[in-house]
Amino acid sequence: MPPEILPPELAAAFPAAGRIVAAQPSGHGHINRTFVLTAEGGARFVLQQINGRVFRRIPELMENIRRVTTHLRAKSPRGLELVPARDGAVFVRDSAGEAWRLYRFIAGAHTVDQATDPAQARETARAFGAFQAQLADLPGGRLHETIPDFHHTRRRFDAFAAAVVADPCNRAAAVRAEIAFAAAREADADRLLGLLARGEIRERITHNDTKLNNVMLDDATGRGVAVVDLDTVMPGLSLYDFGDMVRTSVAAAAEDEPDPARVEVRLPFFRALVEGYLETAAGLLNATERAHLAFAGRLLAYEQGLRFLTDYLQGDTYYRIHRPAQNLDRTRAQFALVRGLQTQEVALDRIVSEIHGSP
Ligand code: GN1
Ligand code: MG
Repeated sequence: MPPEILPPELAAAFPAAGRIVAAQPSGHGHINRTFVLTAEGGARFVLQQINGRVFRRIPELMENIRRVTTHLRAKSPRGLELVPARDGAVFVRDSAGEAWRLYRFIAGAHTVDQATDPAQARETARAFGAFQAQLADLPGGRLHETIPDFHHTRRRFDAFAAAVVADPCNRAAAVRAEIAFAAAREADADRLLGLLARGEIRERITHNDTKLNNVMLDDATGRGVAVVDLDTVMPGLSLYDFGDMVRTSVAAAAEDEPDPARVEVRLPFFRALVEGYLETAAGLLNATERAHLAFAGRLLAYEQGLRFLTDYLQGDTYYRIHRPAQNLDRTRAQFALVRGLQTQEVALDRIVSEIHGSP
């Protein structure tokens, strides 16, 4: 099946959407496939195929999303809303066994892949902070872990080390410098896990994929209006969410920028993230969490670099690629960001204390 063609049976799988007259591929995700559907009468919807190789437990994942969207929509009405399939199911399987779900289209809002103005970073952080705060009282017990150990940096490091040893595509020899860079920072992998184990920070419901483009911004006001891409909403650390925002908002270059020299740390964007995040999430965070906001950015860039490098060594089986060495470019860009964040550590910590006062 060519990736951009919608299986015809899908158009009829969600009767509540009415008769579908158009389907357009959409989005830039590395994992799922997304289409915008238009029904007779003009109503629009977002149809997604959930990648079953990455997400092994789709019923549990969709139960999380049903609970989370129901809870959030009671607090902010522009959030994501699932459209039921036949018999009220939250997703359907096509004849090939692939899982699909449908959301109502959020009109009058857009996403940005790269921040061009600190206001975009501020709004994104405000929205993710509000998301965590609004989910703090989610009823019904602990959410399912849709991908176990998703941000467990120790396990991510171990998977990377195993890929170096196995080297199934004979790529390790050509990436010695990147392997050495990763190995030299191994100790960082245990830092937040240590704080968690000692009870100094705690688990919460987090988004776990807080890329800039996972917040929709209002077309007219630029305000963050909805958090999207809820597949990895599960128990996690606030610092993972904040760190992933730093990773995707602070660098002045694309995630797969081939020239690492262009990956520069933009302090005003970091400041905007801290301001936005503390505006909505300050009440959740303890002093240890506040003291690690800058470190979290470096850690998440490091973790993401490890994941890209692991995938490159394993032959590009996880992240969708559009050119041969894209996962290597992605690795190098992440590691350049790690280096930049490390160089700026004092300045970043100073920004946090200026905004919040010393922890
Ligand atoms: C994947 O599919 P997408 O682009 O939203 C990945 C994230 C990575 C991100 C890197 C389930 O997210 O963890 O940070 O790529 N999602 C999963 O761009 O692995
Ligand atoms: Mg995602």
